[in-house]
Amino acid sequence: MAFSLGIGSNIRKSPYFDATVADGVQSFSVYNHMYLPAHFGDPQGEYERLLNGVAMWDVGAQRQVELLGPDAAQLAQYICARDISDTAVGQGRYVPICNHDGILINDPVLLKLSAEQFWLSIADSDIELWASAIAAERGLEVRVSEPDVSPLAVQGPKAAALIAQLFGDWIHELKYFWFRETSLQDIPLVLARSGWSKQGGFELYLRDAVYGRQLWDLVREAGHTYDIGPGAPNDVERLESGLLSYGADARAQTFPANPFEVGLGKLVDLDGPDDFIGKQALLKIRADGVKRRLSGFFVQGDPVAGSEHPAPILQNGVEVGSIGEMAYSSRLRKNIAIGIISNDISDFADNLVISINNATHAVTTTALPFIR
Ligand code: THG
Repeated sequence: MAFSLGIGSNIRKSPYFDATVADGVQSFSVYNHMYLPAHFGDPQGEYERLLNGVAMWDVGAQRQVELLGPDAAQLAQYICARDISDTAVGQGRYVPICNHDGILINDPVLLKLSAEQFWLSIADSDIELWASAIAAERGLEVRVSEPDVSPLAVQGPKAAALIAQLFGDWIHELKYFWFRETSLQDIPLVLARSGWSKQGGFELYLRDAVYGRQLWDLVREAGHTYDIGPGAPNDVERLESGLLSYGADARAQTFPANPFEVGLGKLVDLDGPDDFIGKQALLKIRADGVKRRLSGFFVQGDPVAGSEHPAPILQNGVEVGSIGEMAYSSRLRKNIAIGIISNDISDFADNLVISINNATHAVTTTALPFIR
């Protein structure tokens, strides 16, 4: 490219920033107004490490929104389109957040630290503004703020062995999305079994940014025996596994979708007693019938490098959907993509095309995930 991207002090650095630079980060994107490492110069090696060994990555940009106070649970339930009433202290939940029109505006992981303390570990949109405005407008007794908390992901089939070596064998008992408040050589942490890959792993929520470099180096050194290496949220693996990427697959302001249209319908509880933002709209959407669905796609042709999204999907010149993100999967030896398509188009329909960089590619729909 003939230009560089100038980024100023309005983009925040994560506490792991210096460590990732020292480890040779080659590319950043911007997520939640923060630098997010994209790769370290060896995308295929980083992908293989995630699939076969263990990778670590800086997800400080998965920023936390803390709800603290007597009405924290009430606020959490009112903004989440999922019944969270039976969530235990120490349990995490994947929760869709909708606006009043039933449009998805974020899909965070909710962590219940106590009856009066919750974190929303957010995807790429400004939920602190949203939650604090709602709390104030409703006169709730809850403080909404961003705590000094920065997740570090450790993912891959060897992640559990490494995390057990660092924290002890109790980590094997942690169930998916559950967490424990703990420490590592006096570095305060929340350790969770979670992460944005289907290869298994953990997230270390660092609770004091001062220790960013130290925590990175501790994990890096302990991981030597497992051939750990730095990586990033891996788009190829997430496409194969069918994980949702809010911002790539849907975004309220630019390509809005409701939770039913992005595969999160099973998480939305419309029949319970609790009111939540978007419930009335979602009831109507359900009654009227959902018109689109999240789908996988194979994109014919040579390996694609990706494209600006969303890319419209055409059938006989008529737009019937759009692809959010695509990549070449070396495991499937195909270009794969995730997008949203009209329910008028049947599964395995094959007379569809997209246009990338002025070239037309045939696409076929396929069920998600690509790889289980
Ligand atoms: N971890 C943490 N925070 C995050 C993410 C994360 N914030 C941003 C982003 N990722 C939020 N989005 C997701 C999307 C999918 C999942 C987690 C967070 C996920 N989904 C599983 C699936 O779809 O198969 C499990 C869903 C379920 O069982 O409910 O893990 O990764 N801290």
